[in-house]
Amino acid sequence: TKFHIPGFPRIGEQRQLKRGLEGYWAGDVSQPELLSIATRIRESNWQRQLAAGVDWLTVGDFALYDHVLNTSVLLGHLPERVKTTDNRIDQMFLTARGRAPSGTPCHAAEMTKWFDTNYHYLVPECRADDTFQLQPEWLLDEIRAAQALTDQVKPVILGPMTYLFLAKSAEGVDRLSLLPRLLPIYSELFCLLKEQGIDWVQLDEPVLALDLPDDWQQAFEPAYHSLRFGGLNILLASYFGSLERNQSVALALPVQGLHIDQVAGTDDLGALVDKLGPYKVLSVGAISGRNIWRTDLDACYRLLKPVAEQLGDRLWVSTSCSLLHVPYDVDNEAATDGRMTPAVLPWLAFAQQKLEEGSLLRDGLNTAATLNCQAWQQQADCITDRHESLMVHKPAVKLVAQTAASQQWQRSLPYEQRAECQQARWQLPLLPTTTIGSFPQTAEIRQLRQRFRQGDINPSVYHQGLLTEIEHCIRVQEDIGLDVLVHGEAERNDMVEYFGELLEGIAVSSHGWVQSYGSRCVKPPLIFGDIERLQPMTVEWSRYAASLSERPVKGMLTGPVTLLKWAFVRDDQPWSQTAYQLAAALRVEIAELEAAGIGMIQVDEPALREALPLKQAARADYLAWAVNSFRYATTAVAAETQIHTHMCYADFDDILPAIEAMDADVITLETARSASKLLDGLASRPYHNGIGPGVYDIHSPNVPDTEAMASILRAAAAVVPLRNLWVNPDCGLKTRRWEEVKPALKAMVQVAQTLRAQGLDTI
Ligand code: THG
Ligand code: ZN
Repeated sequence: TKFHIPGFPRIGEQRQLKRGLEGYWAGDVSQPELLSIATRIRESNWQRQLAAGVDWLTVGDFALYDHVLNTSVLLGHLPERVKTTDNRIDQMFLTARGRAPSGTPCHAAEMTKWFDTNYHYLVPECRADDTFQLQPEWLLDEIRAAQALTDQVKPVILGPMTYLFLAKSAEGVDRLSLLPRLLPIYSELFCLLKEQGIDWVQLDEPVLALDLPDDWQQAFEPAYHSLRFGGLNILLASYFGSLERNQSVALALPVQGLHIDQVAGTDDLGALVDKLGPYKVLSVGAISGRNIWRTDLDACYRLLKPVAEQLGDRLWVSTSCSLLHVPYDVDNEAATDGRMTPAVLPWLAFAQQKLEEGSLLRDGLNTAATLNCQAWQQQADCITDRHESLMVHKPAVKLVAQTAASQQWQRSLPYEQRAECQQARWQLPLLPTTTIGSFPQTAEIRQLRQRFRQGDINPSVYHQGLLTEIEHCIRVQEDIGLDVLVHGEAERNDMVEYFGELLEGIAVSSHGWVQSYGSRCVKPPLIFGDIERLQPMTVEWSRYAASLSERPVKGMLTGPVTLLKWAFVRDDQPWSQTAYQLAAALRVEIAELEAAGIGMIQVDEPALREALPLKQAARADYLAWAVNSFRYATTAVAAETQIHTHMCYADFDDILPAIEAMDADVITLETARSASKLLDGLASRPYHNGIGPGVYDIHSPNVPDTEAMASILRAAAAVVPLRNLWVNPDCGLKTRRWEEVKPALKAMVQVAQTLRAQGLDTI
């Protein structure tokens, strides 16, 4: 039995890549300096793997911005519009961000979520006349650098089917029609890799974990048969789910090995081994690449021992997927000034610990004596300790969640009657204007928080500083003339981490950064146990903000599904139980906000769509508990209390019925990048509650165009009753600057006022 990993984090243990990238974009770091930061991160990643005793060193998993974008570079398939510079790296940044130190600004390529993860990739763009041209230098350079350390180097490359499947095509182009031009490029690359002394290549085809359309499923076999591998061994890697319907496709391909995700997936290993044939390698991803709990090695051993006996060295153990999705090293949390709950530490495995686990598991499968060694025993003790901990198991909390799950939650009155009560209370004008909730997180706010964390200022100075920010935010909104205000969320580092800090049963880390896109990272909290709310979380900020203005101020919370999906979640109970526990905490928070006089409360669920299971068969069940847990959180309020929600990303078609079933009084949606798509969806499936399709894209620093905003509203008015239509940007304003936000919102309010004044029948 052997051990390898499909990929390693690349942001750097101290987020060196983030600093390097942002410095380079700002002109403070030269390109050679940036590249040397990248080199150091790769070498440190390799040293960790070698020290842990991997049987292959994984290479090609590093990316300056994104690994799908790297593949576009490798295949010579960047958009034409970025060719205003000869610098390959700036072409890449132009594609990703629309700006780079050299070259002409252009529009950035679309970014979207990598399968069901919180990582975003850059969507390749396909046109009918596209050509490809191998640009292998960067990959060959990395391989040569790794070969200086070991001759067991295994490059990882995104496979041709997944590359095309994840791409988008201009009108009417069948992406599969590009295969005949794409495949020879891969063959050419394989030939070079063989010349470079490579034996094994990991070819990632995670689309094998999806319900593939028939034409894509059928295209796999001929495509792979037309590839020329030049004597290379190919490990075909699928992850993020079971192979299921695609198993026979995967087994029929002319490759030498197959990697499967045995954490997200449940393929029958015995049956798979029987069909594997006499030569192929099976790589079993038994250690989670997505979650951070220590692996139950005894359970892995029981699962894999029979396979190891049959396959010997043809069994490889592995993490389920690339470790991109977990932080670097638990040891960074051990420092005494850290924020991590100490009792949780022994239960955790980040990337470094997963390397050690994989190595130990391999040794256990190879040598019986390993099972008696101290490391193996310690691992088993950690598993038992977590399993039995009273910090994890609180019967009263479990009971509340189970009871909540057994009922269908509803508001006491239907929407139309609630809307009348709410309008009588608020007297809002037609086309009321509002924002999504967050206002700029300025350098001053971040500095204030940092000084508080380091103990340089005391809690009351921090508190006072935040109140001052809130007051400023309210005054600016009044000045702009918005109808419904927010407090601006200065107190929140992140809409998920903030609640993770305040709820029992959730730990937060000091250094547990995970790349979200490019240089941007998140620090997911860790939901380790049954959840309790021992204190109000937002009431004081909202009450203060509301006291400052005559206008309504929305309370602002993150919904149960998003809290769960953007955290590391428990693996010892169904997600639905965790969601109902979170919802129970939110339900109490909402009741206290209402009692404090907050009459509009927004509960954001931007991750509702992202958490949708990849497999169709699992979706109905997910949507049922996702929607019901949201309703459990939000339905205890009076009819005249207005519940808002917000969702990001425009691909809502497959969840429109669920959005309707959430029964929020008002939903604001990200649309600006494809308003027409959302409005088409609403035309074919009318939405009856309040709705605010984003009228401008907050990702752009420019003042939005008045006519563009008006035209979105006119189009919306054709499919939504006018009295239900709200006017708002398409997402939170946290990442923007005040100088950008003020003129943008003024322009937006102006549009709403003009449309009201001109007589609404004119729109
Ligand atoms: N929070 C969490 N997950 C998310 C988002 C979020 N996933 C989807 C989407 N939003 C991702 N977008 C971003 C946008 C900005 C940042 C991260 C993800 C960001 N991060 C800071 C950085 O990397 O500099 C870190 C901020 C901090 O200091 O806490 O700006 O909003 N959970
Ligand atoms: Zn959003």
